[in-house]
Amino acid sequence: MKPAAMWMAAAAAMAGIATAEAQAPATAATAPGAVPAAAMERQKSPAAAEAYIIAPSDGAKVHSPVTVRFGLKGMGIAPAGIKLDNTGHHHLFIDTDLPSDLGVPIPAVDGKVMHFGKGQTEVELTLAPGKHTLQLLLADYLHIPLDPVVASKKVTIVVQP
Ligand SMILES: [Cu+2]
Repeated sequence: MKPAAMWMAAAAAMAGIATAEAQAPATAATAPGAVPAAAMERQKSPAAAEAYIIAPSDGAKVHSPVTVRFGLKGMGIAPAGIKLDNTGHHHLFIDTDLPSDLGVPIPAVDGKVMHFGKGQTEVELTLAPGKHTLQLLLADYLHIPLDPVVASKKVTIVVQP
C-alpha cells in the first residue's frame, strides 16, 4: 500500500470507530472480569519504544488549564480498535499509579485515568491548585498495556492558584 493510501485508510478508520471507542473504556471499567485473563495476549512493543511527557516538564509550576503533550518514539499511534503491529494509544494517569495488573484492559476512571483512543497526543486538563502527578502508559487496540510496558516517567507539577 502506498503511504497516501495507508493514511487515508487510517483516517477512515479513526472516523469510523469514534463512537464505539467511547464505550470501550467504560465497558472495561464496569466489567473488568468480563473477559478471561487467559484470553488476553499482550502485544509486543518494539525494543526502542519510549513514551515521555513533552510538557509540562517535571517540577513545573503551571496554571490551570494545563496542556499536557504526549511524546512517543520508536513506535506509532493507532486508534483503539485498530490492530496494527508496533502501535498503541496513549493513556494518562493523573495522581494515580500505573495498574499493578498489566494483563487486563486499562480502566477509565473519571479525572484519574484517561484514554486517548482516537490517537490524540495532547489534552487540556483542568486541575485544582496544588501538587499533581502525570504519567503516560501506552496500550494496544484492546487497551491492554504493551509487553514490555511502554510508560513515561512520572512528572510532578504544581498548579498555582
Ligand atoms: Cu485505551
